[in-house]
Amino acid sequence: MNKKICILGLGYIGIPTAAMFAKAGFDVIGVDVNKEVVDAFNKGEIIIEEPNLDILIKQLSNEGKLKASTVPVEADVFIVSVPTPINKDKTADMTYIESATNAIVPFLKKGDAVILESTSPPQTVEKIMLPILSKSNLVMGEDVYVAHSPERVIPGRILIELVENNRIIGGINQKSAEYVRDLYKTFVKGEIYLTDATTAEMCKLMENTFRDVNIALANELAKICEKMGINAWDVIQFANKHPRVNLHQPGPGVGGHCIAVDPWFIVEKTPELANIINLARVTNDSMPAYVAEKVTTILKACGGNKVTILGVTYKPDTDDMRESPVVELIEHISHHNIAVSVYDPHVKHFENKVEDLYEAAADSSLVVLAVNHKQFADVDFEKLSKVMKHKNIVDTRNFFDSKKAESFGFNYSLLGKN
Ligand code: SAJ
Repeated sequence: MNKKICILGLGYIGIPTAAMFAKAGFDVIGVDVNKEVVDAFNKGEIIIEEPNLDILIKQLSNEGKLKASTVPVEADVFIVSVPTPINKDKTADMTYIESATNAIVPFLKKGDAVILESTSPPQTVEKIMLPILSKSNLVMGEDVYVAHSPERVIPGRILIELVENNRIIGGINQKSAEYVRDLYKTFVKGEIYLTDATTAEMCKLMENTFRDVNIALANELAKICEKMGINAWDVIQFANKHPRVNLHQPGPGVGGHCIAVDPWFIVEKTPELANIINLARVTNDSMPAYVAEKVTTILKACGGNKVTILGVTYKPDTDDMRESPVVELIEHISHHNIAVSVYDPHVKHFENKVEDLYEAAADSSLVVLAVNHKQFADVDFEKLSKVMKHKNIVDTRNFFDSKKAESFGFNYSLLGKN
């Protein structure tokens, strides 16, 4: 295909999407307001960690199939994949989408397509993008195809899931949806389902809301089980033997730029109706403070004043810190005048980060397993027991071998059990 694609926003989604289209034979230009990102991209380098993505970008860049610029260029297809952050009042910050859409207008011509990839509140395409795009004096849906094609990939598996996952494409009319479907068909192997733009926006938000509500249910279960002296992880394991039950897992909170954010976009639109959705968010947001409370109670009991946190990312086996609940957990603990040391093999820079796990745990009275990174499966409890001042563990992920820890004299406390 000879078409030229301009992708606005070279982040976690823009970069791999650019790579997929370039690999499929399109001429791709990535646009970002950050000059550092653009310069790196033009050298075939990226500043995010995602398996195999760096190799692919280098290769496509060497072949001259990928370029970057700080301003848009004339193209046949414009893809908006800029952030939709959340404001302090939990409403969506639409400024990036607005400015990216405005930046496209001078380059639009008959026959072009504009695609929103970013996860956005319902009606973003209809009520925010269309009025801006119409300033071009072209007729949207006739002269220019417009659609929402939300990504559904999970960090850590982006390159696989971009190809294999099913996709929903919501057009402002059938013609737009079909045109955009044909573009994505060049690399998507999953099914592609067509609908209208606002339905596609709501689908994307509800997928993440479904997960958030289920995680909240698991976190509530953890609190209830602790109160009643039951092991929540046993309840989850056995209840999930039912063919139609899939209880999720408790933890120190929900992070990432998706699940902890997207449900608020629904609450913003219909606050009087989104009761369960709102409560799920509040429940999951309560977890860092809940775990901090456990930490302070244990330290008070043993008279210690140092805690070691294992893992600060928002989920295992990644360097991604976006909205990590562990950062909030550390803040809560620090407010109690407790010293905190951190060990995370994936993260390069973090306050009080120590390069060695056992050095981080030296003189500590409690180790909190906050993220279940693979590396933590090999913790040497004997070595750990020798460097610590008091032998306490809080496992928020049901990840450590409790029997093994206890055999080395640890007081092992599991979130959702005691
Ligand atoms: N978590 C729990 N308990 C669980 C599952 C997850 O506490 O049982 C926590 C994790 O520790 C993490 C957070 O939830 O802090 C979110 O992690 P995740 O792995 O569930 O999801 P994300 O945020 O990395 O990616 C999600 C995915 N959405 C769904 O699975 C419905 C992905 O497919 C989306 O593309 C992505 O959001 C996005 O971009 O919207």
